[in-house]
Amino acid sequence: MQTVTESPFTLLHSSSQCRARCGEVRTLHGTFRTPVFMPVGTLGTVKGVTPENLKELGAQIILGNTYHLFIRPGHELIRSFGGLHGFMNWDRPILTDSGGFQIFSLSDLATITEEGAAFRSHLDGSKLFLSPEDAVHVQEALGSDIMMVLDTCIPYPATRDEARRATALTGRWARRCREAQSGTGQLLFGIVQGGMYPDLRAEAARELIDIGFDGYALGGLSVGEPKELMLEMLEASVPHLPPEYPVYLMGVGTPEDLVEGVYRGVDMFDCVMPTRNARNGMLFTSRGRLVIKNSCYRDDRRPVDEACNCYTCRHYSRAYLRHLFTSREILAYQLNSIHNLHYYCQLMADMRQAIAEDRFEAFRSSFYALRETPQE
Ligand code: PRF
Ligand code: ZN
Repeated sequence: MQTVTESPFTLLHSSSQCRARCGEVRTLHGTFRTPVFMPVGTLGTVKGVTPENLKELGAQIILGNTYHLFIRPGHELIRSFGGLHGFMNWDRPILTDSGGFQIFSLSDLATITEEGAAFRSHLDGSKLFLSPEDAVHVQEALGSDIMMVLDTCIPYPATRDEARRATALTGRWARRCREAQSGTGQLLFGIVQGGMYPDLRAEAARELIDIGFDGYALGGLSVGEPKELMLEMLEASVPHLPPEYPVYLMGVGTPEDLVEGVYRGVDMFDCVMPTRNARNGMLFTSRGRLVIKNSCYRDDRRPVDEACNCYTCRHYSRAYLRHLFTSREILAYQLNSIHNLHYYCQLMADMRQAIAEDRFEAFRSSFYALRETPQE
């Protein structure tokens, strides 16, 4: 049985030379434009920045994690505060990941059965269980605009047989997630697994399309495989997805990955990289990466990136940011995070504009050319 859904996605522009495209996705908390980057707010906060900061730096939608919020502080508490939006004071769209991936990567002793995932909390070791139905009900309590189906993660490398079994289970769980929805108006995305096997990915896509989702995600990528293999898997997956629906590449990636993903037809991305690297003093610039603790910045009066107009770059020098970072001042984390998130959001805005003007190929070339010019 197929669920007939009207796509929340409107396609606005497509590149005449590649799969890059520009569009918008309608949700309960408004519309966002794609391609989009979603800052990661695992615990109901994008680490180091306020919702006000996020709006100023141009974030249109953020990501939250079912796994973490289910364990602490609990979805019923969050429901009682008006969902995640009310609890954290963010009124724009939120996408929540289902917990599938985090159960494998963070919890102890995860055991998967047909029924669901049994695991132990990474906080106190207590025994927990999440079925596909639970994953949807928890995300309904969180009130996210986009919910993700519960999936099983396929490690890299995996044998064809392991990948086939995990992908089939993900398909059955996806159907159960679709059937568990209570008509809240929240969107639900399916997740294409399949490991590094193109035919399994094509088959997974067909199954999900048959169930019918509001969008389709590519899971199980950027899990340790070589970069070329990830790009190959993108090329083996995206053409099997219906072009009328949004495509989301989960947990990816570097600025280069975003450009290559958009080139291959991806509309949505999320990654901890801009915020995590900011807290480690690694800053993204149009000319490449900058390690702020390096002594060469000791008396450097320039902003992090001359081409950036974020709050941090408009007001502070590299020398001051280096001082804050080497002194382990809290403000270092905030200012670095604002800059890196702005860099990611601006990169997406630049890509949207390039696609709208049908010059994405030229944009991609100059993106790489700028990185090759040495920084003085
Ligand atoms: N599944 C889910 N979340 C994810 C992934 C996945 O495969 C990945 C893999 N890059 C990141 N986040 N549910
Ligand atoms: Zn900046």
